[in-house]
This record gives sequence, structure tokens and C-alpha cells, in this order.
Amino acid sequence: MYTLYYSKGACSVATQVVLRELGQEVTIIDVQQLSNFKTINPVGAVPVLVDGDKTLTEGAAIMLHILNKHNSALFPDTENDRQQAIQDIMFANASMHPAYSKLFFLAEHINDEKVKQETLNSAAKTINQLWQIVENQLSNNKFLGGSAPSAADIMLTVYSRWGAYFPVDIIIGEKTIMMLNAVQAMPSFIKTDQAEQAMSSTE
Ligand SMILES: N[C@@H](CCC(=O)N[C@@H](CS)C(=O)NCC(=O)O)C(=O)O
Repeated sequence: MYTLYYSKGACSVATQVVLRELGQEVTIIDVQQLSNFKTINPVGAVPVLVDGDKTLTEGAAIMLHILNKHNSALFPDTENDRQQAIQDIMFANASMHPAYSKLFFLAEHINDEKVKQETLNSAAKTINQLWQIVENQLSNNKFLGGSAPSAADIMLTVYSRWGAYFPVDIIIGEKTIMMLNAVQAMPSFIKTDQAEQAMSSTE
């Protein structure tokens, strides 16, 4: 049994979806309801995963921890495929996620509306370049790692939903849209959204 500290709709959605795909039970705690979250993760960011006596932070490290611990099709065991899966997780976590994080930062910290829109547009341009890389990688495969969803597909799907919060044009290719739709139709993804929804209606 795991405990996951989450924030609704945040990157922690991907952690929860993957735990469910791995058949693991998870208790979720909404950090918006906590006043002392920084004592749990001094960075103040989700996801945080408690596994027995270990408290893990950093989304990519958590992802690799659970994928290594529980065998599944999400994380292939042949050397080349596994290397690709790790690279895709890192691309999602360290390239795409920070590109979207800039939108949140600019929207919050820039007051001049014209400057805000210009910088949001620049940030969106970077995001679109990254989605083009994803589209290219999907030219021969339904998912990043092949015919079945990988952890990186799930992570990218979570981030893809953030664009709607901002007045920018996020351009996502056709094959990528098919991948994102397929991931959002996974029972584990639907269950995760429902679990977060259920928590917020009781808060
Ligand atoms: N480097 C961290 C960053 C995670 C991150 O940015 N999480 C966001 C939600 S998607 C968050 O909790 N932001 C709140 C904050 O940083 O105060 C990781 O990869 O886990």
C-alpha cells in the first residue's frame, strides 16, 4: 500500500495512474489541505510517495522506483527498449513538464498584460516544438515505446491538459492526439480522475 501526496490535476495524476496500472493500492492526500506540506517535501512540490519507511520525491525518480519494483508492460525489460522508456520519462519530466511550468509562472508573476501575452506565446512556442518531437516519435508507433502505453505517454497526457488553462495556441499533432485520447480512455486514468474528483467533493 502506497500513500501519494497529490494536487488535483497536477503531475501527480501520472503517478497515481501508473500505480493503478501496476495493480497497487494507493491512499491519496491532497496537499492543498495541508499546512505543513513543506515538512514532508521541502521543495513544496507533488508528487511525494510514501513507500513503507521511505518518502520519495521527484516525479521521475518515483516513476522509476515503482516501475522497477512491479513488473509490467509499462516498463520493458530488454536493454534498448528500457533505455528508450527511461529517456522518454526524462523527456516528459525534464523537458515537457518544465516547458508547461513556465506558463504557470508567467501567468502568476507578470502583471503587464501585453508582456504576459508575449511571454506566454514564447513559452507556447517551446511547448509546440516539444509536441512536434513527440509527433515524430509516434510516426511508426501508437505509443512512445511501441504498441502499448508507457509511463511517459501517461505523463505527457497529464501535462497536455494544462494548455487549456492559458490563452495560448498549443499545437498537437494528429498521431499525438490519438495517443493522448487512448491514454485518457485507460480505466486507470478514468479511475484516477474520479478518485481526485471524489476527494474534492468531500473537502
Ligand atoms: N521537480 C519536481 C517538480 C514537480 C512540480 O513542479 N510539481 C508541481 C505540480 S505539477 C507542484 O507541485 N508545484 C507546486 C510548487 O512547486 O509549489 C518533480 O519533477 O517532481
